[in-house]
Amino acid sequence: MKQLTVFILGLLFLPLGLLAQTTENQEVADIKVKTTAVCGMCKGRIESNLGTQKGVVSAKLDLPTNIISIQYKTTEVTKEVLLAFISNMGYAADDIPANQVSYDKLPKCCQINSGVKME
Ligand SMILES: [Cu+2]
Repeated sequence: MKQLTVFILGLLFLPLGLLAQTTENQEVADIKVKTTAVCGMCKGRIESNLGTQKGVVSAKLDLPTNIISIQYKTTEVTKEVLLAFISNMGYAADDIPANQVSYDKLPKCCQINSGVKME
């Protein structure tokens, strides 16, 4: 019976140990992505959607420069996935154009810059 108790306790603490280990091994990368947001609605949409993406630690869009600063865990997500994610929201991400279908679904006021190449 005592062995069983030890075994069960071990099972309970094992996940905690694994969790602590993965947190230690996680490298956080910081990237800046040029996008095509127009207004505060775009900013809210991009930031909150990115926040739902696995591995994203923080996402902040600077509207005047249209640059999204993203911190993400390199063990959970890649830059390529993040760029595709932004494109699938209807916004360009660096040299990846906005996904046309998503772009067409954006409110009209948010479509001014998206998909248009800016100098
Ligand atoms: Cu907008």
